[in-house]
Amino acid sequence: MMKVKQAALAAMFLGVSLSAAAQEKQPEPLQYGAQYTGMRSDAAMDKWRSNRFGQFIHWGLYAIPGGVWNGKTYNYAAEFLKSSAKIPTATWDSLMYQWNPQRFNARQWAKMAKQMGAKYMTITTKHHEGFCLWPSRYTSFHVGNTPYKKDIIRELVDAYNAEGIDVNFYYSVLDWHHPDWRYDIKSAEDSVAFRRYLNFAYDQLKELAVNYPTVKAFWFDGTWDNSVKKNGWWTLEVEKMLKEVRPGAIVNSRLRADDHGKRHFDSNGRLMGDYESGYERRLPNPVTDLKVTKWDWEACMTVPENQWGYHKDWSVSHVKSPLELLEMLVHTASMGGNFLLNFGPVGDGTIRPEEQQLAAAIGTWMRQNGDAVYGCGYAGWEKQDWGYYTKPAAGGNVNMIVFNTPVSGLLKVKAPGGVRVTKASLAGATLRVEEIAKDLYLVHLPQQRWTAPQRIVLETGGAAKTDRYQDAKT
Ligand code: FHN
Repeated sequence: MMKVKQAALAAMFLGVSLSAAAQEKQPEPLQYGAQYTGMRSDAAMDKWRSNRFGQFIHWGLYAIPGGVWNGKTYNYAAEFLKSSAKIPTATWDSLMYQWNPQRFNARQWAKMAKQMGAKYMTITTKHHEGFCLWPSRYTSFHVGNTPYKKDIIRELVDAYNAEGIDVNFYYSVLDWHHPDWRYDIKSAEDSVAFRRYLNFAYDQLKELAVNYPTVKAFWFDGTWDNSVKKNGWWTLEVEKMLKEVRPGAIVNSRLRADDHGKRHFDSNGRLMGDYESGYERRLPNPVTDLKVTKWDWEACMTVPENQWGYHKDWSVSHVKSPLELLEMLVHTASMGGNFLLNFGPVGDGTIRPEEQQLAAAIGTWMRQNGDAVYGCGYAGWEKQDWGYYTKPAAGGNVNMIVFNTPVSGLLKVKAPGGVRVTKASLAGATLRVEEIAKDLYLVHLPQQRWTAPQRIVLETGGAAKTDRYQDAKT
């Protein structure tokens, strides 16, 4: 009797789960959706992933006025001054005749980036204003037609590559200069004009890929308008073309829109492009957003609240300190992401002293502790209040990077089941590790206060079979 009941129950359960499976949403066939699922595992992507720390550079005509127009300071992002101060396009565009950064020294910039510990650099080849830092054959609005004349992109690529730093190209699809740019397609005329614009942008991107063969990745921006969302086919064409011209090229998720204008993730929830680039001036929560550890991603960050291009006045918002930014970098690496820290050079080609000091301070820490960041990712250990864990992707010891030292001097470590902490060391000195419950340890610190984040290396082994700890019966 018992057996009959069990069989009936099993049949009922099976029936329910089968019909649930039948109802489960089948992926919709998409023409312009994700091109693959899962993470890329080729050498180019492995390198991108292991870089972890990059320098973002926003440089364009907006660096000349630096947020000030006719004696008035506009506090909104400096690269948006044209729109904040309602400057007519012709007036703005004529700034190109003042573009003559006589103090620009690409080698100095590259050396500073190297000292900071950046492994890659992403430069605005063209921002929303439409001005090109390379002599493009598809427009006259470029650096070759300025008093400076020289190809800034070439100078930067050569100088950064000479320092062993990868160079990536930022490209804004949104273009305030080009007459055929449209925010939406509302008429046949819009459609024809925008098609011309898409051809222009496609040609420029191909030009960049062909002329600068060491470029590693393309960082798209300004793709959120309806005009682009209605042309998902173009975003896929561009991705394919870039990868054809430069095998191994990496493309961020901002480029892409699918058949329904869905961006970043397609209508089936699959990431488009090679990594997610939606984290701007924010980071995922290290406890609740662990889903991001399943795909590649990058966060980009400003030093003041929202300034990408050079702004003369940094007094109106909080300016992040090197320690805050270092914590963001480590936080990002601990969740398997890359951190892209922005710099906005001055119109004369120099880098403001605040940014130079910041780069030097970050570099000091990175020189000693960089191997807990480069090539490292999510360790899979439960986050604790003292800071972040990282683990080398190639395997090896788990790092604890301590930003908050408790007054007790005791750091709680909850090991994943089956893992036993056998040793903890700080700067080569062994720390006392005390097992206090099943999978739970205290690492004893030699002191409670530091002025820089401390890195502790944990050695582990298989769990010893023990009945020392019993779960409470309540
Ligand atoms: O509007 C731009 C902004 O100026 C800057 O380039 C950032 C960098 O991610 N992207 C845009 C806003 O998302």
